[in-house]
Amino acid sequence: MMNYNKHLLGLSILSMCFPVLSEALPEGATKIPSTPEIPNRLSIEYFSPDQIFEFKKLDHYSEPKWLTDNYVKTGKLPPVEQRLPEAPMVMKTASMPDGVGVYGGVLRQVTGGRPQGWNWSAAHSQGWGGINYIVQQCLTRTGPMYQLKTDQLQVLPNLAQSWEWSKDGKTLTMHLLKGAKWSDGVPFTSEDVRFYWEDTVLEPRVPSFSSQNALGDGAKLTIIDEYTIRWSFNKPFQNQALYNMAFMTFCPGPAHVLKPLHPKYNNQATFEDFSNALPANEVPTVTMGPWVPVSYKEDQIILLRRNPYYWKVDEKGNQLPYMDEVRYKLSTWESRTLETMSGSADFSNMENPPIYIETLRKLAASNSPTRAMFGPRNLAFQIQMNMNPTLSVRDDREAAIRQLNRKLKFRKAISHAIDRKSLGQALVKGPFTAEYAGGLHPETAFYRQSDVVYYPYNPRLSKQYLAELGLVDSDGNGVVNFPDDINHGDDLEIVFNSGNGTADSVFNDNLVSMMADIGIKLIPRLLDSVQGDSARDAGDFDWRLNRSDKELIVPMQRMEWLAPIAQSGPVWHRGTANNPQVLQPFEQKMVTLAHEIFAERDNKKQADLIGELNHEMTKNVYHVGLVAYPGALLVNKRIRNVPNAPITAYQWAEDAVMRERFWVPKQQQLKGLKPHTVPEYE
Ligand code: BQZ
Repeated sequence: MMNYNKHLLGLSILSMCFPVLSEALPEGATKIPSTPEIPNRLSIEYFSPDQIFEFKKLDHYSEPKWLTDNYVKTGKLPPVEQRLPEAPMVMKTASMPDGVGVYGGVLRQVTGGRPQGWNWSAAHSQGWGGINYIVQQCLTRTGPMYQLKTDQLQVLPNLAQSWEWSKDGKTLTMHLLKGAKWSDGVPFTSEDVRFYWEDTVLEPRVPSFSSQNALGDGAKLTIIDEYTIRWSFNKPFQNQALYNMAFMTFCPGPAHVLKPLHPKYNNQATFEDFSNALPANEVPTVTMGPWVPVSYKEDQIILLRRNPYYWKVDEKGNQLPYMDEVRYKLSTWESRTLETMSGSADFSNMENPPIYIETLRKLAASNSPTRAMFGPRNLAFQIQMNMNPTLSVRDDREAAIRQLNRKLKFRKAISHAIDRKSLGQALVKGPFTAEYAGGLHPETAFYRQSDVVYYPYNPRLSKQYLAELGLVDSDGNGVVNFPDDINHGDDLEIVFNSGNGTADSVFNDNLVSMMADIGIKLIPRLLDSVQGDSARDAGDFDWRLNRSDKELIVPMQRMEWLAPIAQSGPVWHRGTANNPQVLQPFEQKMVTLAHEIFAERDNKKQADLIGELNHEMTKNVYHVGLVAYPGALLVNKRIRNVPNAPITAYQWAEDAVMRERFWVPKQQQLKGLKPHTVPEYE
């Protein structure tokens, strides 16, 4: 049997023979070249799910001594055994790299994002970089799945501690963790789940990270009792449901806090008020996570302290987390890596190729404070060309661009205009980058070279295609013109949304000149992280530069990136009630394939269907692949219980490594900014 997870991490060469597609390649297309493996890649230790955690009542529980002294003895908090669920989640010693830990210390993190607020039920981000992963706890968990043995691969429980499918596969009954409490002591129950689903996901006036069909075809929820819920679907075995109940699509917010702010329960409130509720400066916020944001200073810091109601313990009964404080410096993504290299921060996904050489040099020093784990080429960049004919369209030019983006010949012309080898070397010299045709990332589980159709560098063919589309330089200024009856025959100018980091500027410089070579004027529009995300979510772009990660590694969990199964995606063909998606025949075909993939229970057949989907995606240049590249996880050597992990697989490393188990030996612990305190609510 193939080791699914090994392949996910790109650690071995596929030994099975897959059917080679017999269909002839389209004009100009080739097979994608293979690339040499990255040397010294990380090795992963594999476990069964019950070696990672189990739900179990223990005889005895404990907590940091200061917590008992300052809060329990003074009557501010009930004793620890009353704060924990009936049977808490027990994190097992077997899978801890350094075993049971000691309490105390500070984890110093950095993010390039900024918190929009704490109302994630209304699609607020808390600033990425792993803060979202702390405050949003979900029914299931996928991050640590990268460590599961192949034959025991399953979506992991979290706030839903177990579930079962009915015989006909059309209903899924889930049991919630009994007696778990929010950080303010209020019980977590099925009412939190119901409110999240009915009043935020299904409520069209509330923006949401999720949608009904993304969860499973025709998903409906019934509340059985306080701790039991039941899903029913139109189609059997909607396996993607369990993936989509993990981060970031099924993490209920606190109903007791949110209901009074929601118009259905409060006739003074509006939907706009609700969406803007819980701004970033309203702390402490209420969460099920291991740490709770207790202070926020704009563009400076988010400080988090341990949650005294957290529902996990180790095998000795010590309530988790071990570390008392987490600090998030609000800075840039690049400084996250540079600070972690120099030892002033503890954790970074190294993902910005232009700084790789410098960080490698620093890592080589014998006194480097940082441990680095190199992964496979599981990150990639692509150009997303907006295919919704009307969404956020303001003028004739934008409307004309959308029509062009919808033409396969145009997308092929763009793909043939890109010299990916030069682009890769401009990003970082050496063996890191690989030519990428779009679709699933190379060196990951479901990727098969034989599925991919590649339209490589061939500017002559690009120009021919543009001419065939009627795009010729009629005024002799070097830029092709629209035909006279479209957009006033103006020059073909395309606005290109990107971020403002160094990788973005490398892409901008190179793509501007590659497009100029075929007569297209590319105009970069530099946006910060928050602006970029909101332009993306509003469908407000001609083209945008995108850095993809987990969504193009494990298709089951973000199928809308591969096929438009719901209005919510893909990002480049999003639809709304007023500006719906207008699907083309190849997109319809991809939607059909996606539904076959969901329902297929045989692993091998499912892998073949995914291969077929990837074939359609690349053959139709659904997005324009640029380069694929590896990342590395950097962690300060002071931190214990850090397993080897790729920076992204099922989720980002921040979820995969289980920070609630991190600990630091006493003599190496840093002093907290708010020592010996837990969040206090009015
Ligand atoms: C990792 C991640 C954790 C989002 C974000 C950010 C947003 C996107 C994407 C990554 C950041 C880090 O990625 O780059 O290394 O820490 O946060 O959530 O790029 O702007 O919207 O999809 O995951």
